[in-house]
Amino acid sequence: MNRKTFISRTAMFAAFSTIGTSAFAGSNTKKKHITNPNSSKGGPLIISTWSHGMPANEEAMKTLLAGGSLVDAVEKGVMVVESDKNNTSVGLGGFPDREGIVTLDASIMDQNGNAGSVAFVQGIEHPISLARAVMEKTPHVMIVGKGAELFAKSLGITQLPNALTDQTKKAWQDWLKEKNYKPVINIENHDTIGLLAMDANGNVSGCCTTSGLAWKMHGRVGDSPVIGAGLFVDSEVGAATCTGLGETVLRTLASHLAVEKMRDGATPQEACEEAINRIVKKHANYKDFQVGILAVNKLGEHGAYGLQKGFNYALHQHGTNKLFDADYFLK
Ligand code: SD4
Repeated sequence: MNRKTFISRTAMFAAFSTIGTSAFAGSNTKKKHITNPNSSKGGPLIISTWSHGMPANEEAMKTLLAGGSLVDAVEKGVMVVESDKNNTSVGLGGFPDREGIVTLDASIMDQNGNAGSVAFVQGIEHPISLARAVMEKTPHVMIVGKGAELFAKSLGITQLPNALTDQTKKAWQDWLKEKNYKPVINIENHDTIGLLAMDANGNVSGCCTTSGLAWKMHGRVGDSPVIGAGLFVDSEVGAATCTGLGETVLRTLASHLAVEKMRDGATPQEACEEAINRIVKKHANYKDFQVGILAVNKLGEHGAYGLQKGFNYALHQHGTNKLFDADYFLK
């Protein structure tokens, strides 16, 4: 891409991201005690974003029921999706950035409030395991780029060649013809996985892993590895995770917002709706992008809400694993 094209794309991106005040004043925020029709009490429970959450939930629940910890469960669950080369938005099979390079972001939080994350890492099959190692083996919360890759090496994790798959190579080459940067609503049908787990005692943990937005600028980091944005867990209250256009989630710290709403008495469904309402209120262009959010409280009740139609989630509770369509704002 020549410099002129690059600058024009960057300007387009800036215009796309303009913060504004929408006409929407947050009418849903006035509703009280809305519950999700699919929600019921009781653990253990695993909930995760999009249909790829189904196999992830299976693995997470299996791990938990076999005596694994909550952190083991969430990590093992999303590793299934990270290893799926056909998944174009998580792991090394993900769509690359504008330069044709896949860069990965991930975060994890345990039931004691510990957190770890990595961002902008290349060639790591399981960024979630690296995020867990940051949490458990370092005094830090977040390590990025080369430093994270060096840390992986020190742990004996092999850095793989960062080659595109046939599918993502073709998609990138097609994209290069137009170089039109605009996130596609519900490209997230195969999007970021955020996964939350609660045990039978009401302890919660969670994690989030992604290759981020397709065709992002090289070096761009989204919400997924930022604690409070793409993921927030407080075992005193519950947990939340987001998917969708990360910049809007970063501006509003939507997962943290949802957990704090639950702390103040909101149901998980209300907490999710409040978070989406905040994103709507702060973004004049809210009709142009998608965000989905999931939340659980200590009772095992859950909430799910999308900005647009099309956000779905997998819920494993009371012995069954099922996919549900989330309610959404833009009717
Ligand atoms: C990001 N939230 O990097 C992630 C990826 C995603 O739609 O969910 N994209 O912004």
